[in-house]
Amino acid sequence: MRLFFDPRQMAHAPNQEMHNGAFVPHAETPARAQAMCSGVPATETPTDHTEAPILRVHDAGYIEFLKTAHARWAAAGRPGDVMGYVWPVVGRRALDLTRIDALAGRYSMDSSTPLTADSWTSAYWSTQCALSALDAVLSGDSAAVGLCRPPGHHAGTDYLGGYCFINHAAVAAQAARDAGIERVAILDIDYHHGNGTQDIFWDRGDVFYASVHADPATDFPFYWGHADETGEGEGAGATLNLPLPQGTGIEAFRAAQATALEAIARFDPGLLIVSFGADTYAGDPIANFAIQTPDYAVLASDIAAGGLPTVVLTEGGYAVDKLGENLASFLRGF
Ligand code: OKP
Ligand code: ZN
Repeated sequence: MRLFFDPRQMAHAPNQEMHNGAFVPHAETPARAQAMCSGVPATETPTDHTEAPILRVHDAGYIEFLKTAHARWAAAGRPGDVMGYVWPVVGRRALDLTRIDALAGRYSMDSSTPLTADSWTSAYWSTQCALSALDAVLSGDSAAVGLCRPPGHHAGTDYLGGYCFINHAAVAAQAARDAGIERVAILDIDYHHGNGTQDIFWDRGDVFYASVHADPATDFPFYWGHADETGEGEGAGATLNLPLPQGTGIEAFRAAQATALEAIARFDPGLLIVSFGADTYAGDPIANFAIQTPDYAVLASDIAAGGLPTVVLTEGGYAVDKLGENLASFLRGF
């Protein structure tokens, strides 16, 4: 299995984030990338696919914001990393915004996601890993892996959040569509619901989104991921949410994943993209499921049994000292 990673993904190193009402050290560290690389065989540097595939999914104004926000923030005399502090309430107008402080709210959904001078570069190369893994599968490999860091599944068309800036799974899914794959399925097994991915494909029938995650009644991102969210318009029925209670272990998780895989099989996609988060691990410091290291091999072999060409992209996983082993277990199962 070919694996893609670029050292430029390490540059993004935010100082602190807002977590449960207090500033704490940022959980999504460059050390996570090192840990992932240590768990897998040699990686390849991704090919540069340019910004074009990113702009197929993300709003041009938002991408311009990602590239320039830190310089504008610094020029305005703001200290540290860019972080929104005024948000447009749903339904309110956000017109003619010029102050960077206003834009920081307009283009974000939380204060977990500080933007540094290097965030764009690291997110950009993270996306290139996803696109290079897609290339490998489009040219005949049964599976390939993008070691994406920073992660992507919380980023929407025009917003960052949940440590995510560019939605790598969505960009890869759209690129697969543009390459002629008629139907693409995304299976999201990160602890957190992938609100960005859901939003991006909400009203589309050509990309199926299935997610197994912690119940938004108790967990981030709170406003997405309930079982009754199933898509709209042409996308009606093409979103499947399987929320699970805190404490969930392998048995219930595996059963929910089987439900997702059955729905994906019925959708009959030409490609599967897996948003893999190792934050379902029992020892994760910011999450509350009870998956053990060997369980990841079981989950992966259940996915592989479906026989779909598969692009695996990494999302969360914050037990850094176990992240390499958990990823290795998952890939071994594949
Ligand atoms: C990113 B990914 C609530 C704070 C939550 C953001 C979590 C982002 C997770 N206590 N902070 O899905 O692993
Ligand atoms: Zn997560």
